[in-house]
Amino acid sequence: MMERSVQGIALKYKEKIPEEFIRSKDEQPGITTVEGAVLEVPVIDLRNPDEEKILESIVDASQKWGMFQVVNHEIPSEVISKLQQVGREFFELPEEEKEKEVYVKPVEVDHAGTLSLEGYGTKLQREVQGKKGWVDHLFHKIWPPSAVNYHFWPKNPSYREANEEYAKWVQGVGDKLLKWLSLGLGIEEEELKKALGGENLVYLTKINYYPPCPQPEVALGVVAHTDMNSITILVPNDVQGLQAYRDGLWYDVKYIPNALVIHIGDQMEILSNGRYKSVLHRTRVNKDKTRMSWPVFLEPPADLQVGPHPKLVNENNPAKYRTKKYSDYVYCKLNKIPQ
Ligand SMILES: O=C(O)CCC(=O)C(=O)O
Repeated sequence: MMERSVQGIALKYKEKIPEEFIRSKDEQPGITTVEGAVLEVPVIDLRNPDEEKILESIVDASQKWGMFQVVNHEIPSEVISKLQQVGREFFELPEEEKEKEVYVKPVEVDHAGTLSLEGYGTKLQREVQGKKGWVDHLFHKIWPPSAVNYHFWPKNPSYREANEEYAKWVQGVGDKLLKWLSLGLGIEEEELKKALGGENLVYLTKINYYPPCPQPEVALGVVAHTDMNSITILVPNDVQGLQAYRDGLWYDVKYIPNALVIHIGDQMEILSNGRYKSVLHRTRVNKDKTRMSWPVFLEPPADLQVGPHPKLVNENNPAKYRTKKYSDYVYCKLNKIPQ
């Protein structure tokens, strides 16, 4: 049988991985990583009583790094453990069961915008030279209720319960971050959320499942990319793997227990007219352990026009980005067409 998932391939290829997973030399993490240097992206304590300090740190990190980690974010650790447990249980099901439970999305992305990203699968972006990432994934929306389609969710009732609970909490973090990011631009605290669709702002969740890889130094999990959405709130498991690009070099991002990793994405860079930077990142895989991560992408509704925020643009500071429908942005990004 042809393996449809990387998980299946990992079970079969115990020493050498198939050619399509071997990256070119300029991408191989074994060659391109600054070894021994773990990137200390800013860690921000959201329970700091000095809110000015939180604001300052978030703005600084978003301008210089496009990435930071937050601790004391108020999401109870049981809610996160449950989210991780049900996700793990889904990926541990036999392949046929997984495919029975969740719609398997087609490999190519069409012009239907973000909708077509939902489902269980292996490959998202068209990759140069037909290379593949050592990762399987599941995508589905968790908020708002009008955007949720349970067709794409595993059917286990505990899966739904855990994700609906997490959806409530993650919105609290999302709202706070958008508030601080707005204030940091000198605009009213609700402006960024409004510009991203307000109560229609979509929370799209993903589970990345990176099986152990016999040749981790030549493969990549998720290839280098910036997130196309506004901000990403990510829960990793305890296997190190995230890398960020800084000053022309790739660094491991330190795993911090109970922290959430925040990425500034393209729509935030655009809305801020370039003040905040979307971060280039990728993941490496582990020889012995399964890595997993649970990013939630906060994205505008597909037909919303997004461009530099009108309050940040004037004669002296003209728009640096085009305003366009989010679904058009996604289509161009996934098909590698210039924006
Ligand atoms: O697994 C990670 O830490 C990062 C995942 C990621 O960048 C993505 O899914 O877009």
